[in-house]
Amino acid sequence: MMQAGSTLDEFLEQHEACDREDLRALLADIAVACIDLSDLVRRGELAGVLGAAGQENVQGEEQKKLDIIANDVFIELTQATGRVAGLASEEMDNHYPIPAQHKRGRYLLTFDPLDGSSNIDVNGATGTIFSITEHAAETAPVDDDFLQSGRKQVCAGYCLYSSASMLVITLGDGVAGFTLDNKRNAFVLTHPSMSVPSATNEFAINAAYSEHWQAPVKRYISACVAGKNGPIGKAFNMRWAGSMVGDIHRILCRGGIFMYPLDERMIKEGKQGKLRLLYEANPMGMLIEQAGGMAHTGLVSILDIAPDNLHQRVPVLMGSKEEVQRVVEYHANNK
Ligand code: AHM
Ligand code: MG
Repeated sequence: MMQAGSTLDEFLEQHEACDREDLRALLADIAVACIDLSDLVRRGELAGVLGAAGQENVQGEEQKKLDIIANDVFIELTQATGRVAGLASEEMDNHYPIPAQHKRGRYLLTFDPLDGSSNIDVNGATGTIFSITEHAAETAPVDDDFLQSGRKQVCAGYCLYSSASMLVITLGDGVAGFTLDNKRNAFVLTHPSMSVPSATNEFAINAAYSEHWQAPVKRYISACVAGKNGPIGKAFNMRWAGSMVGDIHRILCRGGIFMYPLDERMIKEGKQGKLRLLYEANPMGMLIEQAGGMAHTGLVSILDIAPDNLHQRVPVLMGSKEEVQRVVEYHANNK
């Protein structure tokens, strides 16, 4: 394990799981994009980045200015490097092909440019989530090439924009966290081995939707709030950051369970969840599993899902093993 204090570049140079020059370079490009975004987020109104963009994305969600700016920053900093074969994001209807004048690389970069959009205007925690897979063919990728299961990710990570900005990554052999040192403009290793404790007494769910929850989730949250005298036999605490990056970061620091389940309202609308498999659930699922936690829909392991479309949504339960396992059992008993 590397010593705290190394820069991201030094870490990648010495990291066995990152022996490819083009992967190291792509991660360095991503880091630069995250530093640019961190700067814009910090300057907020001063940078003119707050507020709505006045248009919707392919999923019918209102886009914020920063959603679009963040998407553009990622495209600008990666498309001409010869390291990516194509990009896909929550904010684009289809994948973004690398323009013909640029060389294509071997990686597919899939990302949620600005997670927690509703927090932008209130100076709350936001983030960027990314996933890297390989494109084996010489030909330019099509949308279907991005539909790879989470197990095929070669790297996943996020950058949290909060009181400090932190880049957290996995290359398939554990999870490392880097804090942005604004004085050096570099990410510095501060959390060499992040791990999720298997036991927890903290849950994260948007409880405003409880009337729509299905029976297993209702039963589980009732058991949590029943505290010491309830069926789980311990008192719980609740947190909800409004940003998956904020919630998952807390869980990687001190444990917990994060839930964005399927509910009856979504079923009526023909949706299979809120969070997106390729941009949110898969990368966060890889990080959580690599830190010793568990990532599930209630019925299947998130990383085992074979995606069927770019913007596919899935129910998400992830975090400390004991609690995720408990909710999965409640689903198996279906009550
Ligand atoms: P976004 O990517 O459009 O910001 O949406 C995803 C976010 C997650 O970060 C967060 O956990 C969730 O949506 C919050 O949803 P809600 O407003 O329903 O609580
Ligand atoms: Mg998101």
